[in-house]
Amino acid sequence: MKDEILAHLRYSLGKDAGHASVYDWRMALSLSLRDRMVDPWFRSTQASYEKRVKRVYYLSMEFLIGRLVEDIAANLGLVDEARAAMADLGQDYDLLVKDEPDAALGNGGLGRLAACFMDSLATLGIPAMGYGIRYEHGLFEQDFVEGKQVEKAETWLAQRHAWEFERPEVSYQINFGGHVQHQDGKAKWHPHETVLATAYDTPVIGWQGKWANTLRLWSARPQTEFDLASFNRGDYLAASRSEALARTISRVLYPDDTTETGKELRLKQEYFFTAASLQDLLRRFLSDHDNIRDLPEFAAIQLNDTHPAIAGPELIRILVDRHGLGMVESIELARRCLGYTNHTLLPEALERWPEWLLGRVLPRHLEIIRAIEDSQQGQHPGSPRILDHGNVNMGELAFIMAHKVNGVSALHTDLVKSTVFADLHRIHPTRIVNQTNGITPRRWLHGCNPALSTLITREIGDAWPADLDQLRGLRSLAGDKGFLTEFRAAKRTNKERLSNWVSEHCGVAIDPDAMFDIQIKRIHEYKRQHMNILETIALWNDMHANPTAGWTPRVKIFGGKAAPGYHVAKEIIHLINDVARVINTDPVTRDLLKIVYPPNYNVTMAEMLIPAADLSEQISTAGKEASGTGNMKFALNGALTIGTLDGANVEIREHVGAENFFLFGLTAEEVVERRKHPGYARAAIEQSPRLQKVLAQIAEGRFAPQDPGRYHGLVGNLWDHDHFLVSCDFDSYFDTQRRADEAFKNPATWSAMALHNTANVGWFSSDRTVQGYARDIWHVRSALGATLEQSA
Ligand code: T68
Repeated sequence: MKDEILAHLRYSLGKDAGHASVYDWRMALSLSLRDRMVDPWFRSTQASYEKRVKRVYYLSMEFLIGRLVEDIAANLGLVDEARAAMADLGQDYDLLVKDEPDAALGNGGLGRLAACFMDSLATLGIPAMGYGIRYEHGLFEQDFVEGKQVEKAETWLAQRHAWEFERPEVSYQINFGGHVQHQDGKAKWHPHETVLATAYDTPVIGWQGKWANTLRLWSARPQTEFDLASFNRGDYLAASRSEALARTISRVLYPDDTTETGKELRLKQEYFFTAASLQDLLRRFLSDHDNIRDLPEFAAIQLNDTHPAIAGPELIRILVDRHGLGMVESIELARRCLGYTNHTLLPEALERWPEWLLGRVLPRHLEIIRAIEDSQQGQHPGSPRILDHGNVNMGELAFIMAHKVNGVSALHTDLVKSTVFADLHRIHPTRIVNQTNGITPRRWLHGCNPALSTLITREIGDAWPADLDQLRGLRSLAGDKGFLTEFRAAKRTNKERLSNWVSEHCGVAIDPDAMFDIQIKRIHEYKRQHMNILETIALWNDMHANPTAGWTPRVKIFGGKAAPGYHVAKEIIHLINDVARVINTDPVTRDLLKIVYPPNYNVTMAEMLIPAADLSEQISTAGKEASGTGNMKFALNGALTIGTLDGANVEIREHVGAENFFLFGLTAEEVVERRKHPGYARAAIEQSPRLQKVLAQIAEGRFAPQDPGRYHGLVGNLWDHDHFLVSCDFDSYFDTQRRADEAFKNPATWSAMALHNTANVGWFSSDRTVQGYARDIWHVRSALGATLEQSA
């Protein structure tokens, strides 16, 4: 490996060892690791071709990948070798690892789920391709200026991305606008604008390097590089105008994890990558099949949310306009290929495009959507409409065009059936299925928590990363004092690592013996970070009044970004930072309570925070969080959850046992019931002196003396509206936190409870989730043969 690294340094980077920077060394190491993926990658591709197997195509606007060096080295079993090689070369391997920027091509859970699925698909040996966009700028970088979020463009591609292969020869034309001509029963689309989609491939290697798939990301470029005539006239701006327009399409990831921006550019991005992906998979299919009608036997196309929902009409367009099939047959054929995953019930997050806009950007597709609508109404009169009040409902379109629609947790799927898609569910009672989310144990335990994974491997062997149910073997150790001490020591190691990092990066000293209580996720009212900070203030009040009452010391850790246009979420960030400043400087409670909110939460930060957590905050208003996946990562790493009966919390609690989970709050049904009574917030606040006091402190400017009116809006909203029922759940949340305090005082029982979490959440491996999709939706098998089939 040392020689390979040196060769890359010299011949790929043009540097000699004496002049190489950290970046050069990291690149050389990454390129050598990439080399090691190529043979298994070719073998896998070859095997799928020869066996003519069915492939999965996972279409997602987002892949939230994070760093790759360690992930790939671990999957190839090369971590020790790489570390030793770098040491021999006088380089610090850990420093190189930290030099890699996060590939942040996603907003949150939806994008990270896609990344976990890619890891599981490769590990399971399921022939698959991920399709997405190669954004030049990933999710914005967050900074705090005087406690307020400011956004800065992210620039991961300012450096070379070591893992990808550019494929200039894999390029497709993507058309927009113009008009449709109908002649002799045939439609011809005359587009107004054309851009090229060029492929960039990253191999995705599975555990132990047995199989590799491809993540193919599309980059937009102009059809003609630039206009030489304008250039020669000296009009440089005009010369590159078309280039700038084309490149805009893959320029930025939309920083939006719930609501749609309604921007034409977003619609163009969606069509751009969907159309490129379909052309690509059809080219592959037609290269060794004659009959387009066989497509559903060889291609399972999964739509990650409605973002690629235009795939339905696009596939039909190709079948009708290019292959001459009839409309009705094409609709049926397309449906047999397509599956749709729903990730949200929030009405503001359901995609709807104005009909005029969709018709202007994609005129032929609007005609096809009308045909889909007619066919659906013909077969099922009164069916919910795709075209409705001048809008195109992408949820209805995706549902009608998919043979299976899935929710992402048991509760969420029930709610999908009974709320957003209730009428469609009545018409198509077998279409909706559940696939509870999962996480890859390779990154989210083996990679991020060496202290705990070493201990686990010592006890139950090293097969668990590819068969997470084996963690069950730890159950019997919950009564083993010696083991629990070691389990606690692993947590302690991670907490020390985090304490050092926090002291260095946030300038706050925290005590590794305190309870580390962590809430990390996008900032949203339904996730209720504000309830957490209100509870923190209430706790501080009590501690301050009676500092010697035997408190459990706590460190409250927050992490997360707000969508730049989401005003209330930004106020919540500001409030947390204001409260942190006041509490962290209170001499009375200095050894009892600290608040830490490091800016720019991302995958890499999660990998450090989660292993160090004692308590995981999963406190969304019941019925609002579709699943959550952070909740699974925390439980796997031995944190206890304080949470509501929402999303996958429900199933996590069933697996770890009610006695090992701090439950509080209204149920989803109770939430619906409570909302029917106007004035519920005021009534709840009036019954809670503790909450009243906290709200009064905030409203009086206790945490922003120089701007006392700063939070009047936020507090007023809690009194008068409180759509997410912070007021109603507050007291039960506070009381449950105190139960957690009590439990934490006894390290032996706490670690036994924590161990019951780790030992019982093997089911939440994304390997299990992906096997569920393979069985119920895609009807595909592993190409790795009998061994894997058995373990499935
Ligand atoms: C999340 N959704 C769900 N959306 O909120 C979470 N949205 O409960 C679930 O666990 C996760 O998906 C995986 O199923 C998102 O992350 C987005 O990021 C998003 C992005 C653009 C537009 C809308």
